[in-house]
Amino acid sequence: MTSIAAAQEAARQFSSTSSRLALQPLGRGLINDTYLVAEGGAHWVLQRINRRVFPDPVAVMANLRKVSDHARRVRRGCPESPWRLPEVIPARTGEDIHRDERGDYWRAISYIDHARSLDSFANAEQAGQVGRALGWFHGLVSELPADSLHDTLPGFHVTPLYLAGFDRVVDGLTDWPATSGLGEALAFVAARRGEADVLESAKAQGKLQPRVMHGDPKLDNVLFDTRTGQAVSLIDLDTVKPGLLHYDLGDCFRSCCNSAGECMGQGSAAFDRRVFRAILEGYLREAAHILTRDDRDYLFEAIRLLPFELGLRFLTDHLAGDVYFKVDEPGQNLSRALGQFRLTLDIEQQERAIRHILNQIM
Ligand code: GN1
Ligand code: MG
Repeated sequence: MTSIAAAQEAARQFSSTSSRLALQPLGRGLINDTYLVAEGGAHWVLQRINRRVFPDPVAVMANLRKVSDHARRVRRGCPESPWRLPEVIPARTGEDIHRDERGDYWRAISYIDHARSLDSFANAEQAGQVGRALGWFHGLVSELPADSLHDTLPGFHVTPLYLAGFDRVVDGLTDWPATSGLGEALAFVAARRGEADVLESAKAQGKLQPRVMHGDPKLDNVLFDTRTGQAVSLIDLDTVKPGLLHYDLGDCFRSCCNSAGECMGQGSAAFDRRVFRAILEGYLREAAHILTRDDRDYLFEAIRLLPFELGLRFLTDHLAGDVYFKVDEPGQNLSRALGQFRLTLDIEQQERAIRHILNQIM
């Protein structure tokens, strides 16, 4: 069965009518397969969960159910709130997940109408809206104890574990790919290995506490209302699980402040401090009350670490044969890695100015 035929078949399991279902690929995620389903006049989203990445899709759905039910309860108490999260649509069996005969797992969630993501910012106001979206989300999930969610991706955003994984892949290599730029990437990692555990050791010392996090708050995952221009949702909730707020903040700045965009063109990767300031201000409007002194003290480390970590993950996957992140062509994961490393370097070079903004605003 082709993958679109499998998706059609899976979509049927979530459909509540006998209308024809029209599917089209949605978004540009690197892990799951996502489709927009048109059913009658309505739309919803169908996803195949990547089993290689998420070993326990049932636990992923349990987390998603918990967070989206919580958001619905909060919204009931505050109906005028603009913020929305995608809601789980159960299969016809009543389960939140459908397993097909090939063993693939599928789920359906609501589609947020009149909303779209941005490729880049037209102004600082939009960047501020991204900060507000992440701050709103952190405020919302701060009401759920971190251990009330499953750890669906052990080691996710734990940089020293990615480094250990990288070392394992390097040790096991018999043939080195002859890609240009590889030497530069390896040297970049070698020069920074000592700094990889900065957040994990702060966690081990009790300075940073695990909380519920989003896990992937990149620009693509923030939806803006097409009528008001305001951010209204943070989507892609697969990675919602226990973690550090710093993973989210670092990842959001990594994605949104990169003037090369998430497409990861390497040459122009640079950290835009105006965007950074606007996001941070927006974030604090919603979430200042949940940050401790130590949380604030480790922000710069997170801003520097997350692009390095993603670069390391891309590089490892390049060396391992592109088994984790989808690629359109060979060498793409190396080029993504180099893009993230250039961004990391630019952040290092702007450290004083970035810290100055943090001190001013915090
Ligand atoms: C992956 O699948 P997608 O695009 O939502 C990855 C993120 C990376 C991102 C880079 C579970 O997210 O951590 O930041 O690619 N998700 C997972 O674009 O590994
Ligand atoms: Mg994601």
